[in-house]
Amino acid sequence: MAPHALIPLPAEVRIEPSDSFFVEEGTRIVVDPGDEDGLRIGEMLSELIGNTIETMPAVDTTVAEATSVIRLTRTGADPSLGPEGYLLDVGPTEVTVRAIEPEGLFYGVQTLRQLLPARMEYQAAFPSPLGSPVAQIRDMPRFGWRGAMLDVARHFLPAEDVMRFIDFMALHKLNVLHLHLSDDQGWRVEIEGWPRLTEYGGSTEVGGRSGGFYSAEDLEGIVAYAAERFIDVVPEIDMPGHTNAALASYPELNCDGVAPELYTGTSVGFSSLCPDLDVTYTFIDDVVRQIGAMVPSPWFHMGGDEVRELSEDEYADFVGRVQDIVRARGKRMVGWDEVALADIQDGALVQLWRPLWKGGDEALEAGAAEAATALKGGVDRALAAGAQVILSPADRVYLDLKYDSTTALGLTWAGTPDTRESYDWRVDELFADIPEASIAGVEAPLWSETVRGMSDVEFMAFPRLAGVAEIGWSAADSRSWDEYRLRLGEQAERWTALGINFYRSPLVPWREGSSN
Ligand code: TNX
Repeated sequence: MAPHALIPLPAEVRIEPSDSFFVEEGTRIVVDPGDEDGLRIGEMLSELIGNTIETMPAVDTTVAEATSVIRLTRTGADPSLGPEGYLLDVGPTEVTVRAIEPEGLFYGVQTLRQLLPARMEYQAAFPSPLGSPVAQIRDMPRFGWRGAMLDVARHFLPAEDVMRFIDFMALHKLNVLHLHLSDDQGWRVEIEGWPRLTEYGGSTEVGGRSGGFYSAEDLEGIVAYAAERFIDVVPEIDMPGHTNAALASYPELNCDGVAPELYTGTSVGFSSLCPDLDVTYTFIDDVVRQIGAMVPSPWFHMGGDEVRELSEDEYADFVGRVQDIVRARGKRMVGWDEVALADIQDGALVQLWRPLWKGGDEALEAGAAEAATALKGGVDRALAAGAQVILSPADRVYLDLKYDSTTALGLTWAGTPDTRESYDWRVDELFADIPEASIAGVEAPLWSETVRGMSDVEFMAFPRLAGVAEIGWSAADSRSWDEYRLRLGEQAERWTALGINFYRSPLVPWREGSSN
């Protein structure tokens, strides 16, 4: 058995298994006077604990007499742990989380949650004592961008499902939810002045079933829910390719003025906005401005992937113009790795996805060597200009790939990474030529050509997403697959309590548990 079941692994953990803290009926949660965020985080913790005891712990700024206290405080925090770092001290009668910023308090609470028994996650658990071993934890993340992506374009996911996914991200200290909001098969967010994008362009999805879209209120609801959990929602409108839904909705966006049919298949690369038309840029400006107003993130993801309909020069000019629009609207641009072929500016992010980095891989098609050389040259120029990269190597962290050849869902184009392959790699080995300071972090995309509905999403994301969370958070030298698989096996009970439809990878010794 693993000494603890914490994922991601904290920087420093001392556990004293012989001694415990118990949550009791009289346990109180105490926050600093005037700390609104601390109060909110304390209330979230109280609700969680409230599943398993009769009276939810009161959250207050003072405590008169309590035999058991959980304190969330900014005093005595260690600033060298950064805005997301925290100290967690679990004593026999008092737990203290110290952090300089609310993020750190939130992450300290997630760690405490993982130290407490999994049965607390049941919505209406039978009252039973909750104990955590006495422990001292000092923790901070390695990377500032720890992301997951949902493709709500190929198959739409209602806002409630996205929020459920956000809950699971928060448990694993992920902090960026990238939403892929448009593609050939669907446009999923309302834009004023362009109603057909959603009315028509959002009406279907892969397979031809009815699609769906988010109203501005829906999207704002998702963003607010994420923000309460310290998750930044990064919107993506993929362009110039992956735009059939928009092109089908508005004939005037097409070079020949003729709208194509709606598309419900799964090919890529056949559509493009028309780079020569002024209306293209008016349209993009409307979209960037309106989405920028709905979503407070500093980032706007412009896609940029898999464009086969434009020449290299047309493509580079297009990306340059979009980059200017994004900047003029006060946002910073993110793009899939192809955008590095254009002039990328200071402060932008290039998301590396093609499994080109090591080169010479059997999984790669002919022409990969040239593609790799062009990409590396582009990335070097982008980094020199002050951009950074996000690492999403498809053959490791694509959550839409099959676990093995027998997985019913999923694609295989970049391999079939099972739980070990998606965890057992190092940023400094796979991307040895990129300095750590140029790496914003890691992100695991879940494309949805074959993934329909939340149960499919959960099956493909878990357990792999937990491993990516650990790559993003934990120091590389502290990680090993042999040890991780034991901690991962310990998640079965908590994930079951949360109702997560996770894949029982045969590589992991799952401990299903029987308490409650
Ligand atoms: C490549 S990754 C794509 C997507 C597909 C995905 C399937 C990327 C930037 N583009 O359009 O959905 O592969 O794995």
